[in-house]
Amino acid sequence: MTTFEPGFLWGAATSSYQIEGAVAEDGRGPSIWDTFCAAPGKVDNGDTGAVAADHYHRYPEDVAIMRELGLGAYRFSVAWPRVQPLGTGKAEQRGLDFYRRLVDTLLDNDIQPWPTLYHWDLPQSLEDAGGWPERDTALRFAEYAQIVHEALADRVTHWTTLNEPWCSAFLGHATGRHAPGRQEPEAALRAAHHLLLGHGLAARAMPGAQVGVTLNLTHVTPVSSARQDRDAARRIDGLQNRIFLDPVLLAAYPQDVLDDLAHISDFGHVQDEDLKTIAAPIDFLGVNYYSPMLVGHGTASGPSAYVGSEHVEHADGGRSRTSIGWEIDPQGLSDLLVRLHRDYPAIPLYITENGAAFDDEKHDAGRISYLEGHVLACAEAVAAGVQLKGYFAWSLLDNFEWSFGYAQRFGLVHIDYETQRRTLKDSARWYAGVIRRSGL
Ligand code: IFM
Repeated sequence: MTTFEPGFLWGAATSSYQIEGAVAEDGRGPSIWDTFCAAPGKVDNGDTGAVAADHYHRYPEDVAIMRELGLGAYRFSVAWPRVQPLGTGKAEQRGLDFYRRLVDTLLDNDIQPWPTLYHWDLPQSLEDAGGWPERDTALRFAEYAQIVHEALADRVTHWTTLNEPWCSAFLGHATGRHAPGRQEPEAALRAAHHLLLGHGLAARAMPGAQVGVTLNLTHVTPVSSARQDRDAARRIDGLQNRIFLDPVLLAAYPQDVLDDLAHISDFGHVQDEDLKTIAAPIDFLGVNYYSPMLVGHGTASGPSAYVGSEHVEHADGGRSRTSIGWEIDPQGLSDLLVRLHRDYPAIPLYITENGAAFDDEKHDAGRISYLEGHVLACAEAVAAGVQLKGYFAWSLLDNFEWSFGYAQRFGLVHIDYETQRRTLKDSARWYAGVIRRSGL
């Protein structure tokens, strides 16, 4: 039997655009994802988040499910366009009231609310003004963070600024696979910096809060020990992991990453004091881990999320894959956690997302095995001395999986999108047992 310390936090996560629906209700303004979904060919099957899992109306039922599972915490995101429909100016009280109702319902059920302030749904008006590549968006984000914090600070202790800025910056501005769908490598680097700056400014705008940021990190290994393959792994580790970790935790961009990117940007957009702001003290780091990466020297073709990685190719590690095509490797998670503890020892860690897409509807043995392997990997990391404080499964509910639409199901709870009926999958019952025993 593997058990975790008392106090280890067990939760599940979702995000606003992926589950809420109600995109035109209570004054919500349009977001970049509404616009992106409306453009033909951007999302599989023409799916949109307009209705999603209808959580905006069904949150009491969803919180009842969380209670049945015994969740200690629920990680959700606040939709910026519900709170500031145009991304700036006066708050929309009806939007704030929704999150207050949700938070109160969670607290009434002894579930800690863990809001994330930005999970990709930028108000469209801010995109029209230039979006994350513009510095002003970071200032607007801090203003928005302050509004939400003031509204909920009496009820919420743990705040996450951003979810996966890598995706916002690079999928949104380099490959164009995510909203706003741009393919401008230099703008992607400016977006990454302004997301980081927004994080630092927001952390400062929330006095007294326990603040963290969630990064999607991975364990990168080279296909061989040849010098060029090792260099490819260094590059991808730089562009996926260290480009965010180092500014936040060490107050500097890694020099090798700046060198790799010198032909794309001179980083002239970084102003004096920015790195000091970005490295504002934080209380925890959220780690989202799904899959490892195996890379070697090669010639990439087409727009890459790894801006500046022209000499890198991704290889097949020969492991089994989830239905979205991601290789399954729990060892990659324990290796990643041990590495984070080695390189950034002071910061407490939470797994803020980990989970798997599988087609099997309700009897989801594949998902159970995935989660079991990764929870064991967490236990291994803790035994190795890593300060890991909690684990959030992705996701509580089946939901809108971005450019894959509804075809990929990550939920512990099945959603019938015709009827909005919720049904616990086998993995949900299994996870409830893990929470009860605080272990396996
Ligand atoms: O669904 C996403 C989530 O929004 C961010 N992290 C990865 C998940 C699975 O792709």
